[in-house]
Amino acid sequence: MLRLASSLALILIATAPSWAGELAKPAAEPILKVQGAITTMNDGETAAFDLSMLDALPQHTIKATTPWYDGEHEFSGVVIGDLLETLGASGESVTVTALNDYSAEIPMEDIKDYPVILATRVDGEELSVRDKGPLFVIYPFDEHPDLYNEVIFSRSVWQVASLTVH
Ligand SMILES: Nc1nc2c(c(=O)[nH]1)N[C@H]1C(S)=C(S)[C@@H](COP(=O)(O)O)O[C@H]1N2
Ligand SMILES: [Mo]
Repeated sequence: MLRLASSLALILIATAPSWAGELAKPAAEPILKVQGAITTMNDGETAAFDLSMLDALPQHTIKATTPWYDGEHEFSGVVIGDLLETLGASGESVTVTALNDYSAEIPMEDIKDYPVILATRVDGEELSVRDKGPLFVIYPFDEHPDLYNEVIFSRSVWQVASLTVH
């Protein structure tokens, strides 16, 4: 019995990092860097993700009509709130910065109130940089028509490269 208990203890010690919030390093080219008020990193002060790491997180689909595409489309990707929870993030807002250095501030309220996603795909197809990829902030415009306004459009950053939590 003592032996069983000590081998169990060893197993727990050996597997500890996987539940202590360790983040593997990206195997492919990172497409997203998260920094600021986070507790889980994999590259200095940064948490870097390649596409397959983002795909490994819970996925969410938003069917929505947006100013950027004709008609209704299915956007899928990672819920920003889930991503931030994985990283032990805390703060008042998230600065979202794009490849072209455009940036916008998303209040943490939005992330708590709505399943805002970092879309990796539209209608099942990967978003190319040419088509506002690799990551596009999408709000659930159809379920919440009140979101369909200029303020939220300005937070709908496309070609997202990084998030800073503060
Ligand atoms: N990467 C990136 N995302 C961006 C912007 C930008 O300039 N670059 N402009 C924002 C603003 S202020 C608005 S109103 C909408 C405008 O999108 P549109 O120019 O395609 O109409 O996108 C938002 N997302
Ligand atoms: Mo705008």
